[in-house]
Amino acid sequence: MRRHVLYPMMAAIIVLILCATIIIGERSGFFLNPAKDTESEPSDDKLIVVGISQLGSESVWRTANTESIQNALSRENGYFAIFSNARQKQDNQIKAIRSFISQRVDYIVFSPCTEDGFENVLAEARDAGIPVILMDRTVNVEDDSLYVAHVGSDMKQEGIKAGIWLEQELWKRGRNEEDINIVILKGTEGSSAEIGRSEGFHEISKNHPNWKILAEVDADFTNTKAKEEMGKLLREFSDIDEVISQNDDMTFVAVAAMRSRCITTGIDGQVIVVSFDACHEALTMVYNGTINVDIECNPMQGEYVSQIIKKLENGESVEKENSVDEVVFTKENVLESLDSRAY
Ligand code: GZL
Repeated sequence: MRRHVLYPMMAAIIVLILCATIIIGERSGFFLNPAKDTESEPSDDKLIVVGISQLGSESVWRTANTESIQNALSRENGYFAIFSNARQKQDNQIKAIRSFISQRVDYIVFSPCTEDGFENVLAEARDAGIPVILMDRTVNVEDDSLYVAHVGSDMKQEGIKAGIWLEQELWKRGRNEEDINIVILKGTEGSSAEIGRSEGFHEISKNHPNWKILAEVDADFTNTKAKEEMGKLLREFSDIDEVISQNDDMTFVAVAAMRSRCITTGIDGQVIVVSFDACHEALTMVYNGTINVDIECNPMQGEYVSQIIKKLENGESVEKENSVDEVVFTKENVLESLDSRAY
């Protein structure tokens, strides 16, 4: 082969080999700049060690809440997080908190499955000098020094919002004097979410003797339990006018159970459906009219928790109660939020 052909070919092959080597090296991190790499990550002894006791993974909402706290308390943000999923068992949460105490973490972040039964373990954490931040749900304790702050929603207000929406809806439909048969799918019995939403709704319903609450059942915020309970309610009552479902996961199965019995729901349906949480899938059902209203409960609480920890690290005071912003979604306002939804 002539040299004026061979040499350019050889040069082209060498260039190709070099390019391939650089690309592979970059992708494998082989060429990482050690100086740059250590600068971006805090050294281990500077990390804030946080024990996170999450109550479970029972709902879409909970998954978003877990992602939010794990993203906020990341190593890049200066944390070493120890995460525990209690699978909705109080004993598991108590064990996890005791484990965090024995590991002498700097902080404990805790979403209590129920309001009662945590005084002793919280006193142990306080006596060990470990600040506890409640995330999402709250605890029912005499001594509020057992936790330094709570980040979450005003659950009772959420229940009141549901009641006020129903008052307005029945008035619009000219049904404010009519007997309205209501069933309520409640969340985990004794949780601050269930207690607050129930109390809030009753605060409004007690003003309407024509609102007949046929049954309130514990469906534990899960679709499994809600399917079982809704089936029982549909077998027992043939004239339900409204379902109040205390989270979207229960709403999904309640709507499906009614549909399977040719009962329509939502704006043009036989049964009015009120849901809580406002996850993306439920908001699409609000948009298409299958669910009448969804009372938002915002799970994106991680950043709020991180800001509280950073303030405490700087010796600053923090608010005891830190509520997250929330909206009541109906067909009229849901579209503007659908695409930007984080969960
Ligand atoms: C509310 C939260 C509830 C959600 C459910 O703050 O505790 O628990 O509404 C979740 O989806 O299971």
